[in-house]
Amino acid sequence: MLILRLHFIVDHLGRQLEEYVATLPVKTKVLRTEKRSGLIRARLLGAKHVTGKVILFLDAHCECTEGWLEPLLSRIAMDRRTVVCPIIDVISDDTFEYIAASDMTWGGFNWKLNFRWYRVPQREMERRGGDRTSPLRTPTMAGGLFAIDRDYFYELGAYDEGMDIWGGENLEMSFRVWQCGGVLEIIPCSHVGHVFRDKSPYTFPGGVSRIVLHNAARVAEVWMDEWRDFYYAMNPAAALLIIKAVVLFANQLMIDVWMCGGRLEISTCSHVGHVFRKSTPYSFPGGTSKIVNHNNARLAEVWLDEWKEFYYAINPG
Ligand SMILES: [Mn+2]
Repeated sequence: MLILRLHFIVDHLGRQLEEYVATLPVKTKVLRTEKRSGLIRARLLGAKHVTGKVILFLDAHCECTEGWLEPLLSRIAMDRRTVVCPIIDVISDDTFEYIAASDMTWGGFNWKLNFRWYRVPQREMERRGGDRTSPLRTPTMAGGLFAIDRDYFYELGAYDEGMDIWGGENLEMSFRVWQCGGVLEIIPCSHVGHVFRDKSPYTFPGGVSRIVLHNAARVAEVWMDEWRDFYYAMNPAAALLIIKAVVLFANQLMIDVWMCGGRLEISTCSHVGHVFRKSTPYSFPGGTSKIVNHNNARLAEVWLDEWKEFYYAINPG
């Protein structure tokens, strides 16, 4: 038996929100981040409080249709490594009219690493034996509406906590699922309405493009191997803005120890001799400075917060 709890995370409604959710027939909990943390970190907070077997993420501006939930849960029950999305119907942001979406589109992306809907290709129709009710394997998901086995979510490594505010996390999770042995599906028997807005309602401290490029560059660096070069070719600003490197499994030493609550000391009673050499005995494929800069940039990105700007100012390469 699967137990599901839904959690909302909202910024600025204050008391009113608590009062409203207390009137709902389904037991609902409000969690607050202390400061604005962005969509990814807010979701991680929600996920941490899930006590059921399945985490189901839904944007606030969604409306579920009858029978939306069972087809999602039954797929996960069959194989816990299946991550599932409903068909996302359109709710007009103008009139709130409900418009059923096509079951003939799936998720893709362009080289700016924007999520895009594309027509389901013939090969996927053939794989499904022409049955339009059977689960559709989709390369990527829109991100606002999906269900995942809770333990599997953490086995995959959850979200990349280094992403800010909004954007890129849907492709990141899609690539994560496919590259870590999971399957990402759209379940045509499950429909949920979503208000698609013309313009983003969010503010982006430091500028939209800075944040979106930052997040997308993390996706490219972590998941795309040499294909990331297409992203940088199409988005030279991203290449400048950030990084020859990011994140997930960085192996720092000293800063790591201090920042994670440890201490690093020199013990004055202990002496060990060490041969210091005039030049390094190692070879650096691709060039010394390329590799050293790469490693140092990771250090700066992961541990130095806004101080990383000093590093980039002094090391423009
Ligand atoms: Mn949304």
